[in-house]
Amino acid sequence: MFCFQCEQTAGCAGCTSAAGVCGKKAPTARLQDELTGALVGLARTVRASESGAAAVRPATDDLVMEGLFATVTNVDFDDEELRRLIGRVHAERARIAEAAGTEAAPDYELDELWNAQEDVRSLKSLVLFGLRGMAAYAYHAMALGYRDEAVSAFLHEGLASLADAEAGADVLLPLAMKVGEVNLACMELLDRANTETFGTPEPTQVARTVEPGPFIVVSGHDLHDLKLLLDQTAGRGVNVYTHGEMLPAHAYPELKRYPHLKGNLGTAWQNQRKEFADLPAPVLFTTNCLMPPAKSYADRVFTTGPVAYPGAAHIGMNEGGGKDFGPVIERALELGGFSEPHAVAADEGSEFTTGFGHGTVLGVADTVVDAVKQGAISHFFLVGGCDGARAGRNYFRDFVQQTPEDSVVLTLACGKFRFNDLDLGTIGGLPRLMDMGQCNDAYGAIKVAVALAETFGCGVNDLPLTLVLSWYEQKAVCILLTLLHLGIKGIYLGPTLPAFVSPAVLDVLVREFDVHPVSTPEQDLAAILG
Ligand code: FSO
Ligand code: SF4
Repeated sequence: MFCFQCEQTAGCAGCTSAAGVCGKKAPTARLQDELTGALVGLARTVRASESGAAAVRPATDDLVMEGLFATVTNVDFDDEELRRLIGRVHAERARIAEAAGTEAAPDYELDELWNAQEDVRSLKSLVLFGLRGMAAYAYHAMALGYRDEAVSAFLHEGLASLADAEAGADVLLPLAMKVGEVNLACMELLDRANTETFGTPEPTQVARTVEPGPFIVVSGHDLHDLKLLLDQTAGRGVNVYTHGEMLPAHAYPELKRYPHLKGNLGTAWQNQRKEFADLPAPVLFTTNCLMPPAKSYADRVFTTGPVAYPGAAHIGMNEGGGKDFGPVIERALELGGFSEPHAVAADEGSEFTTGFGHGTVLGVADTVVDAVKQGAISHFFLVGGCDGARAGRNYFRDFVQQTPEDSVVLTLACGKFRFNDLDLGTIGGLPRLMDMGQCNDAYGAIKVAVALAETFGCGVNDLPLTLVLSWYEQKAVCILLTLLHLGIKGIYLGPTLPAFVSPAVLDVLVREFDVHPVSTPEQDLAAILG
């Protein structure tokens, strides 16, 4: 196998043995390559048969989102499910070719990409991984009934370009930036889908103690799945607790009104094997990051949407487009939950605060602007992104702890669990540490930065704002490309640089975008504030 798409890749170079560091086995990796190659074939067929494809577009688009999402790190470990997806992609390709009276384009061989000239491989990887991340966001929006034709069309366009053997850096670098541009529209779409469906997030305290009685833990990013689960558990005597990236769900008015959405259990994804080991409750994974379940809880794991693991019960979509979470609820009742209040994390009794989305932050923009003008706020940091298992990730906690007292720290995504237990106090009546939401809510951070720049009559790069980002998987890749597309300079990136960034591509990132690999919190803070 060959896979180097995530931050924990073996030796910071590539997973090449019988299994990847994430637990993905070689045959699964090969099937994911095959699925990607089939999606490229489908995309080229769509490109060659534009008029015929128009009639079948939404179904094709949804399948492409689903297929790409299945290849994101820690999503689909199930060979059977991957084979089914490949079959569906082939059938869709044949359907389109037939409707348009054209030839179906063949599958693309991913080995061509992995063995391409170093910089071509690097840039095509950036494009492919960015598309995978973007497809995940498009999928969440689609689940709520929101689609953007330009976003869907670009998924095809980008995939089709991977088979272009002649494309060099002159084509591929702008294409990677285009991924960033389209991903901005995609995150905007998801933001609209989330806020129009569930309301504007509001600052919310989230309990971290599990109450006695049956409960379900829900992980991942899909708010639509959470809403369905809350509806189906209502009145059943089963409470619901979030884990990892689902924490910000507590801030949405239409979700927090469910009295049995009780709190948050545990922390970020890489701690799941420890945090789920002894729970008298089932765990529902709506998206990444799923780790191969340990024996102690494998029979309590349920997956849904694009997530799949061999042997784990999967809740699929029924005929009417709904989902029946009955088996998860039955399991929760069977297991019964704790008999006493229980805290999974060490800092028992404390709460998390979330819900500082762009709606809330911009709602107090005047206060923020005044605080800057009066010198009460000297600097803004956005410290966010994905968490992961590497020891170097303590950097982010140390960094936040050392930020000056007159600075504000915005955060988002699961990387926040490195430090969201810290009490950094307040500044001008606002908390110094504000959780803006999930990784896709990077859109909100961008909105806030642009609005601040407008108020101060300067560019985003002229603001006293520094982005310190942790990355792990492919959603972080598309977000990084969006930030670069917007011309945002001076980003600090860690804990290590992507293995798929070649020295020449890194040179471009450093020269044109002033991207810094993180060093030590002391050194980086001195450089930023100096
Ligand atoms: Fe984290 Fe996983 Fe949200 Fe990622 S749970 S690592 S960037 O999937 O998507 O932040
Ligand atoms: Fe390795 Fe990451 Fe690929 Fe898993 S997703 S095989 S850990 S590079």
